[in-house]
Amino acid sequence: MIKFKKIPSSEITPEHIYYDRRNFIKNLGLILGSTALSSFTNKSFALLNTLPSFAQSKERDKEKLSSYKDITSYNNYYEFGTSKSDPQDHAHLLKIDPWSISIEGSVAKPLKLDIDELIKLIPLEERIYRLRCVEGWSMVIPWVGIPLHSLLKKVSPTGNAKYVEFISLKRPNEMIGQKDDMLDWPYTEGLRMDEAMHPLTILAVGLYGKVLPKQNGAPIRLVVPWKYGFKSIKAITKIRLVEKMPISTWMKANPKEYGFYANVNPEVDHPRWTQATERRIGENLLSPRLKTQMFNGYLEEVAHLYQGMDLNKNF
Ligand SMILES: Nc1nc2c(c(=O)[nH]1)N[C@H]1C(S)=C(S)[C@@H](COP(=O)(O)O)O[C@H]1N2
Ligand SMILES: [Mo]
Repeated sequence: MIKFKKIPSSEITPEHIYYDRRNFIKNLGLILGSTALSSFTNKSFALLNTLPSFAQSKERDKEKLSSYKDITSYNNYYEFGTSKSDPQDHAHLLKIDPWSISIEGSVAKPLKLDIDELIKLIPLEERIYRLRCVEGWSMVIPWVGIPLHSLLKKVSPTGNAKYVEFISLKRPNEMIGQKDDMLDWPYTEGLRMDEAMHPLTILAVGLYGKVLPKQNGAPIRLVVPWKYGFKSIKAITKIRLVEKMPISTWMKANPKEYGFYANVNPEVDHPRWTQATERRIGENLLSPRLKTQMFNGYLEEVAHLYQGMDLNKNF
């Protein structure tokens, strides 16, 4: 089963070495994950077999990776509090073993799996994606995960499956931010079926070649790189295929500010601030803000999903 030890800093691969190792491995056509930590890491990462993966050949993918430290200490995870350091400070309280994820609803073959079963079922891949938070900051993160479409195909969606709803955990004794009802717990999110089936959409179980830290959504979280970070729901327990558009937590909390689509779009501002630029976490505070790109730089891959839609209305 999954053992989550605290990672001693001596075991964390420095970013430049990680990069070199990755390229080395890529060139040899081998698999990633030799300096692993836990049985889960060893087991799962022996299955990581497709480097370089889907989106990794373009200019945008040569961006510098954010540091492991920034990725794991500057987080949004309101179940543990609203400040950026709360998840790092409090997520250790969450028990993630055992953990199962069920896929149900409008499907012919519902599934309930633990994480080990899931990664035996579908080979892991690495994906380096930009994460753009709606608040105006961004990072570049090397995820390890599975394409969501591979999992959805296993359950045979029926004709009524038009949307996918994701449901996180509600356990206020461990998720101490849930003692506050600032959001309607559990955190939920949703995608249209074609967005969920898009090859860029993944379920992540690791980052930097290691098992996912709790503050980043262990044991399993969604990553949809062309959408604002809040769509990337953490600690998923249930995936439900449904006919009607699900109302996500943030839509419910503030429908004027957070829509269903939440596509990164520099031309549609948040009602209270611009979305035209972003601050890359880890860069010097004096360095200029970066220009935010349409669909977070994934325009070529996803523009067809929104053809003919008014993105000012469908924000
Ligand atoms: N369950 C849950 N998932 C969540 C959130 C949250 O508060 N709860 N915050 C979201 C937001 S706003 C962002 S920007 C990303 C941040 O992911 P990271 O901390 O791994 O960078 O997680 C998203 N997923
Ligand atoms: Mo966010």
